[in-house]
Amino acid sequence: MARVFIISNRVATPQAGLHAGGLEVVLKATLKNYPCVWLGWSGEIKAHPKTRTMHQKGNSYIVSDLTEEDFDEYYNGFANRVLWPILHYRLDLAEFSRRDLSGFLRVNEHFADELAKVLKPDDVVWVHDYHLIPLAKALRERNLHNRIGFFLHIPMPPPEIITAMPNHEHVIPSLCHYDLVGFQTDNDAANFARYLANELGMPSHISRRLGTGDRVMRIGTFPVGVETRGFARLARRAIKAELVRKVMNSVPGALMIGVDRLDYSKGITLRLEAYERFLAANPAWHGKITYLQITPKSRSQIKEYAEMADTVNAMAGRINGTYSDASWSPMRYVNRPYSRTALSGLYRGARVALVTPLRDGMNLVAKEYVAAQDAADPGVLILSRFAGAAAEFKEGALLVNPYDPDAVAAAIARAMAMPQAERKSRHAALYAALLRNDVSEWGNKFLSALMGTKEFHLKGEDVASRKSFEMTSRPH
Ligand code: GDG
Repeated sequence: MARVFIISNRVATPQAGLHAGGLEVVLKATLKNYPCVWLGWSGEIKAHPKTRTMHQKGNSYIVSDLTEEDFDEYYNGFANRVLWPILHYRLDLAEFSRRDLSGFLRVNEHFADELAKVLKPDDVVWVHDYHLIPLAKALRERNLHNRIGFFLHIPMPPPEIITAMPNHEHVIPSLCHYDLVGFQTDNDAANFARYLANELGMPSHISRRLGTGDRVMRIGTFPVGVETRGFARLARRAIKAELVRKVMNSVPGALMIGVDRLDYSKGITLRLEAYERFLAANPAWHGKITYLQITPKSRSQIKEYAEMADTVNAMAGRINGTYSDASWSPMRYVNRPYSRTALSGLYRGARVALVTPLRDGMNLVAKEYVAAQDAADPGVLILSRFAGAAAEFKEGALLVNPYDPDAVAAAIARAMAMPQAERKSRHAALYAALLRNDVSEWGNKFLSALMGTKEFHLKGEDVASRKSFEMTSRPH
């Protein structure tokens, strides 16, 4: 039986797990339906790195340590100081160094070596995210002709931005070594196709099949979703959980929620500015709204992230200093993570969600908030037009330009005053969009497209379906 190799920077091993809501959640159905081998970084930095294998529930996990140098150059360096800002349209924040690029390529070569030791010819490889863009090229150079797909979780900007990245020609074109390259939205896919047209002279229309020599690479759009019904169930139960009840009981009036990793792409500082303007313009709401911003720290070793943590702290302090009275504070800013259950209950209790990234591949918080609502009395989603989720949520969300704090402030006022009938009809449209694209089908859709077949070999299927799998698989 063909195995699915999932390759990502971090691996949700059975022992450690990952921060809930990350890749582990979107890959849950894939891990259940297919025999999988998940390979990536162990999360540990060692002077003498080792690779370990674990097994659980029919799946295997292979994790490799990194050296300090690898971590600095590959992860903190090229991935998070060059690719992350540039793919989020932030050329101003990119810090390129040749040393980081060579470390980035070296770690990709290392993962390719580890894979080459265990890969069998009919295994399918599914690579995730920007850290591993060059992996297929490294595998092809090792003479591996497996089906290899890539999914980019973050945005793909227009070629005018990508080409400003030094040495982009050594990184981005290596995506052509995949059989299938998947994006969150049509806009991302179109940007990539335009890069290929401008830089490599490939056909400019998005035929979704672009030939490179004897290999056909296909481009597709596979928007990530949430487990809609499961998350709704979790939220229904969680609203009664002690922590959630405590929060709800301690809030005078309505709760407004924001949940984001502490990252400049999430637009948190401009969002706080918008809230400040809302408070200045709407004294009638003082004492009747509490904004809870949950922001677990991330990537604190990178300068911009540490600076941003200070700025957000100062802004939250200023807002509370200006507007609080003895019985009310307009906002609560917390840096610690909460359990997925607690989050789902808080979403359900919140009258408004503020999701205003400056740029975001998809944004699952927006989707989780919608899934968690009580359909009989739902809250309102204020969503940045620059989140991938906006493509599916045009109808139903209050779409805003996150760079315009006055417009976001006006949207908060509108959401707070919105009559129940309008909230219900907007929520119905949003929930229907979620159901149309549930994450339980996401892995299936990608893998079927990668195999070029409608059906793909599921765990426990019989020999007949295996035969059809072999026959429909394309010769290399
Ligand atoms: C990348 C792309 C794309 C957050 N705080 C806590 C917590 N979370 C969970 C949320 C959500 C997840 O983390 C964040 O997902 P996002 O989609 O919002 O953002 P990124 O982390 O930047 O993810 C993004 C995604 O990949 C998937 O393709 O949508 O565009 O940037 O699930 O709930 N979870 C828990 N406690 C917290 O405090 N348990």
